Formats: sequence, C-alpha cells, structure tokens
Amino acid sequence: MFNLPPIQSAQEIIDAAFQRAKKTHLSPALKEGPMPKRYAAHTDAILTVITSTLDSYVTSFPTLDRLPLFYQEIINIQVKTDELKMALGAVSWAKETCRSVYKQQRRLLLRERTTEGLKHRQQAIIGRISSILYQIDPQLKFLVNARKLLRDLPEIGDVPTVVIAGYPNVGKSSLIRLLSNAKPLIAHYPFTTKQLVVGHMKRTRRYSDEWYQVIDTPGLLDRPLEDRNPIERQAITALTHLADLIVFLIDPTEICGYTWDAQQHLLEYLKTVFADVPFLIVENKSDLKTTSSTNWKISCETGEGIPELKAEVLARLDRINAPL
Ligand SMILES: Nc1nc2c(ncn2[C@@H]2O[C@H](COP(=O)(O)OP(=O)(O)OP(=O)(O)O)[C@@H](O)[C@H]2O)c(=O)[nH]1
Ligand SMILES: [Mg+2]
Repeated sequence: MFNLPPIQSAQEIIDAAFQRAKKTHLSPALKEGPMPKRYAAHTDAILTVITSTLDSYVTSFPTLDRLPLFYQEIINIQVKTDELKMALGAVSWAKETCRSVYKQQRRLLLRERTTEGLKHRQQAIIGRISSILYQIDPQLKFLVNARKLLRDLPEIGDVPTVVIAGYPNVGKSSLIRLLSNAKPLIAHYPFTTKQLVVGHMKRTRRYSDEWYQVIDTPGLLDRPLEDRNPIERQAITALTHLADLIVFLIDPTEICGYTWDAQQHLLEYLKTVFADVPFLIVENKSDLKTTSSTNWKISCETGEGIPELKAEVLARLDRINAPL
C-alpha cells in the first residue's frame, strides 16, 4: 500500500556512504587545490549520503495523523503508532545531530595542515557520525519491520464493501475466493488468515462495470475486545470502518472446531456492536450438513448456493447505496 524505500542498518548506511563517496569526482580546481579542501569534499560526500538517506526514511513514511481512521487503527494494531513515531523521531534527531556535529568538525578539518592531521581528523569525524548512527540502530531495525507491514497493508477503495466475518476455520477465505478475485490461503486449521485480504467483485453493466469490495478477515473468537489478539483486532477494525454489509459465516458441522452455540453467541455480540450495519447470515459446508434455520445455505466445496448468494449480496449493496 505505501511505497517506502528499503531501510538499512547503521552499518549498511555507513558502508553505502563510503562506497558512494569513493565514486564522487572532484572538480579539477579541487584536485589541484589545497589538501584540506580535498579532504573536506570527500567527507562532505559521505555526510551528504548519510543525511539524505536518513531524510528519505523520515519523509517517506506517511503522516499517521492524516491517514483515514481505518489505516490509523490498523497501523496501531500491527506496528504500534507511538513506537513508529518515536523511531522516526530518533532518525530525525540523528540526521540533525550528524549535520551539526559535522558543521563544527568541518571547520577544524579545514584548519589541519598536515596529511597526518587531516587523516586523523577525518577519522574522528567518521567515528562521531558512526556512533550517532549506531545509537539509532534499534530504531532502524524497528523501521525495517514497520516498512514491511505498511507496504503489505491492503489498499482499500471507496466502493461498496462487504466484510466476511465469523469464527476461525468456517470457510471465510474459501468464500472470498468464490465471490471475488482474491486468492487467500485456505487450510484446515484455525487462524490461517492473519491479516485482512481485499478482493474485488465486478458486475458487468451495459455502459460501465461496477466494482465492489469483499474483505476476508481473520477468524474471531467469542471474547471481549480487550482480550482479543492483534490478529482478531484487525477483523474488528474492518467491521468498524469498512463494512456496508457483514456476511457472517457459520459452520453448522462444527468441524471448524467451534460449537454452533459459540458461533451464535459471537453473532449476537457482533449484532449488538454493529447494530447499524446489515447482516447476511450464511451457513457454509452444506455438502456436509444443513439445518432447518432460515439462514442462507452454501457450500464453498461444491459451489452450491454461491451464485444466489452473490446476487443477494449485490442486491443488498445496491439497496444500501441507493440514493435516498
Ligand atoms: N466440506 C467442506 N469444507 C469446506 C467448505 N468450505 C471450506 N471448507 C474447508 O474448511 C477449512 C477452512 O477453510 P478456510 O476457507 O481456510 O476457513 P477460514 O474461515 O478462512 O479460516 P481462518 O482463516 O483460519 O479463520 C478448509 O479445510 C476448507 O477446505 C465447504 O463448503 N465444505
Ligand atoms: Mg481464512
């Protein structure tokens, strides 16, 4: 979702700066000119690479407070917003400190008169700069992980959205595969899906296609929000901020590992929390078992009931989004 540059460790930044500085061509005037200026030009090049690298990290991360609430919440669940802000603050601090230390040291470098003195001073400068970078190495490591999480966040469009929710292992990912172009992993164990997956569902109209969004969520257990793990909390965030329609999927066979009663209890809970969002209650695995309830019945295994469910989802979304 967010296009962020790869984040390097302190050592990698230093190594890359030396490599780049080696390739910097000095102007003929500098080549012929006084030695201190040549040393200063070489050190300038190293510093420029270091500070511009740090600067690119700070500026490329999005300003969290300006993002839509859904992203703010999902980033907070996955990365911890405060830690991210602190890590970026530390990188900013390092950049400014490198600059101001170098400004002061550069003057001393230019005053050196012997090769020995110049080498010694240059090494001292690099040492000071390196130790500033090493101080922020833990924050750089944190940003490596944060970058990966932010880059992999799903892109959410401003179109009618269905969120599929339910207990783990009931067949949510199997259903989104049949309703949309998303192809998440399906497996026989719970919590296969660990993050939100966005799929797109197209309806071909005479003049232009219409697009809908279907979101597959990690399985939810029936427990209070404060006890939920970060994987489950992503599902709650999607339901809170994105759902125009909630498809609640039930596995009446209980092969998923959770009882009918537990699944009903979760449904009742979600209905009270998301009282303003319409629900479509769907029983899956009809190839193995059907109940006498009035719920929709489908089988993701055989495809039974899927075209009818798709038509119902679209009809409901049309009704929800119809102008008043
Ligand atoms: N017999 C039968 N098995 C199904 C059906 N739908 C899904 N399954 C199986 O149920 C298991 C769980 O399917 P998933 O689609 O991964 O379930 P999920 O709800 O996404 O699971 P989590 O991501 O762990 O929450 C897999 O072994 C599927 O093959 C169905 O209609 N009939
Ligand atoms: Mg899944």
